[in-house]
Order: sequence, then structure tokens, then C-alpha cells
Amino acid sequence: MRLSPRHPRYRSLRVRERLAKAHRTGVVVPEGLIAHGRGEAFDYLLGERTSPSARRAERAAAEWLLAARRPVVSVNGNVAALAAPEVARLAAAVPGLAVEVNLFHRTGPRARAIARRLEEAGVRRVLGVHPTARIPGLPSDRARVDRDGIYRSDVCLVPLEDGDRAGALRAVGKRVISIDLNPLSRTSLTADLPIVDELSRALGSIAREARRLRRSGRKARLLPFDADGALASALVTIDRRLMRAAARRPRRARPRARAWRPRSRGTTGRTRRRP
Ligand code: PTJ
Repeated sequence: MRLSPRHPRYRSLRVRERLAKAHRTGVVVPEGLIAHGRGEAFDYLLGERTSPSARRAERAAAEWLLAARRPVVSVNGNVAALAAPEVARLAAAVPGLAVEVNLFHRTGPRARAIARRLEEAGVRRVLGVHPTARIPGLPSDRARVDRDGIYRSDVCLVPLEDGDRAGALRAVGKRVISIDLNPLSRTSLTADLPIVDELSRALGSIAREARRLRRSGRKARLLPFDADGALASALVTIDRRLMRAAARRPRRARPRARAWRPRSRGTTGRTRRRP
């Protein structure tokens, strides 16, 4: 199907098209399409732009990744399909950032296809295709990780994560940065630094902030972050937007009600009996 750039939802339709194609090539699982729909709904409610609070979280995330001894970004099918170039740019902006494939619905061919996609986008070394260690306390395939990547990392960036793994990573002492448009998801509630923003916007912004910080020459630090405040702020943004939309409703043009007239006898062929 040819999409017109004049369509009001052109960008969103293009993204969907990209995901559907990635599903056909085996990079994205059907569950990933559903997850995207949920993300889209929250992005709609958040105004489809990065809020000032999300921007602050992205700045803090850049600082954490630069201050980390062994930072890592975890990549699943949706992330590879939607933002492989942004992952490559982030890896270039944060020296030592490991890029690791980590899948909930894991198969060898999928892991290899995702790694290929990342390499084509410019990532030099992709970990996680042949997992060499396990995160304890996780029953899913998400537990299978690379010893040189997630296993030894101190700061993990986990976009579009599930709550169980975010919890398991924290339980083994890692600092978890999440990217998830749903401020009520278990991942957002569990992460040390939840970023409530769309994936490509968030990754792009973290890379920009990391470059800026490096240029400034200031030493990056693992500063405390108010996770509850960031989530509350996202909920307030949604609440305000809904309240504003509700207040606008009565001013919308409504079709004028037509005055009721009894049907003439001729139209239906039925006559009404008088009592
Ligand atoms: O590729 P796999 O096998 O590892 O599977 C990946 C999925 C995404 C299917 C798996 O991780 C999953 O089931 O995720 P969940 O539990 O549905 O969580 C995904 C979260 O990401 C949801 O809370 C969505 O709101 C959010 N989300 C979806 N798309 C975006 C997003 N957040 C930011 N940007 C998006 N584009």
C-alpha cells in the first residue's frame, strides 16, 4: 500500500509498516505488534512528544551510562526494528557501551537476524547471540545473557522490557534504566531510572545528551534520581491532557437536531389507526 505523506497519521503509519515488515522477516514476534499498539496508545495520551520530565530523565540516563564502569543496552525484536540506527548512534556516543541481544521469545535465527540488523546499522560488536551466562531467578529466556555484557554490567538500559527481568536485574545489584511509554507498567515501577518516552525519541535524546556532556569536559556521575517523581509527572501530563480534551468537548460543532415530523401516509404504505 502507498502511504500519502499528507495523511495526518503518516509517521505512525510508516512505523507500523516498518514493524509489520520486520514481523514478516522474523525480527518482530506477533506479541511485539501488540506491545507496539499499547505503546502507541500511551504516546497518544502523552502528546507524542518528549515531556520536560522525560528530557530530565534522558539527561540523567546519559550521565549514568557515561559514569558506569560497564554500561550495556539490551535489544529485543521491537527495538531492532524501530531503532537500530539510534542504538548505533548511542553506542558511538557512550564509549564502552555493550550492545546485547536479549529476547523473551528466543530462537537462534531470530537472535542472528537481530544482530545482523544492528551490525548493518553500524554497531561494531553485538553480544548475546550465543549466551554464556544466566541471570538468577528468571524462568524465561530473558535470563540467558552474555558474560561480557549484561551479566557483568553495572548499569543496564532496557527498552521495552518486561517487569520480571527489570526486577531480576535489580536483585543482582544492577542499576536499571527503562524506556517504556506506560508509566504504570511493572518495568517503569521497578526501574531505578524510568524514562517515559517513545523509544527512538528517547535513544536519540540520550545520545545527544551524552555527546554534550562529553564535550563539556565535566565528569559524569551516578547522581540520585527521583523515579517516583518522574512517573508521577508522566501521569500528571496524561491527566492534564485528558482534562483539557474533556473541557474542549462542548465547544465542538454538533449536528443540528431536526424537528420531528410525523411520517406522511404515502411513504410507508401503512396507515396509522386512530384510537
Ligand atoms: O522481541 P522479544 O521476543 O524480546 O519480545 C519483545 C516484546 C516487546 C514482545 C516483549 O518484551 C513484551 O511482551 O513486552 P511487554 O511486556 O508488552 O512490554 C512492552 C512495553 O513497551 C509496554 O509497556 C509498552 O507500553 C511499551 N512500548 C511499546 N512500544 C514502545 C513502548 N515504549 C516506548 N516506545 C515504544 N515505541
